[in-house]
Amino acid sequence: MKAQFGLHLLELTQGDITLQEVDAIVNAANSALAGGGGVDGAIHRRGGPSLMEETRRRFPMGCPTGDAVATAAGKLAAKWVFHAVGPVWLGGHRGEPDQLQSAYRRCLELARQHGCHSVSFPALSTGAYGYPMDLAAEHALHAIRQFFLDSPEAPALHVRVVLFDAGAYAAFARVLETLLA
Ligand code: AR6
Repeated sequence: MKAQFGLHLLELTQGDITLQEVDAIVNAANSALAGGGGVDGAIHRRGGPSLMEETRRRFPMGCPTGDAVATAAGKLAAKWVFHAVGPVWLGGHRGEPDQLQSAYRRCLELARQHGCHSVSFPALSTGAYGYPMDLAAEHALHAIRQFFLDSPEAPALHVRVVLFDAGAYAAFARVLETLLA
């Protein structure tokens, strides 16, 4: 499913984030940037040890929740990996929506700063961090759309959200339909 916002394109697809041929892929990291399972494990496995070497060297203090840092992408097809730290879901009243939106926005700012034309996101926080998929879809797509509306100028950005399974895809598609209605 695709939606155009001025110059910018938002696409939803089902698949594996590590296989995306885009300028940057987003990692669902933790604030220690210590590696882990899920997307994080898959990105480090496929990207090789240079990713962890670079995060340890350049970001020894890690990265706060709601923020993101960029490294080169090692053996991945992308040029960059943006290591984004989404919130752990604690019921929704501890600032999780703002933190999740901030994590998306920071990655989009990094995409701009690094001259990216295309960036792929996983559904941040919806695995080990327990964020309910429907709410994550709402907050993620709201953040992306707001970034597009706030930066209508060129260069055009192609944002692809890569959902791992059909349920996640359906949740994001439902929200995107309501945004377009
Ligand atoms: N491609 C796309 N999506 C994927 C893939 C993949 N290869 N693998 C899993 N997903 P998670 P989080 C989906 O747990 O919730 C790690 O240990 C998955 O189905 O990767 O932000 C980190 O080190 C889910 O919908 O990230 C952190 O400690 C979504 O990606 C912590 O987990 C995110 O799941 C971060 O947890």
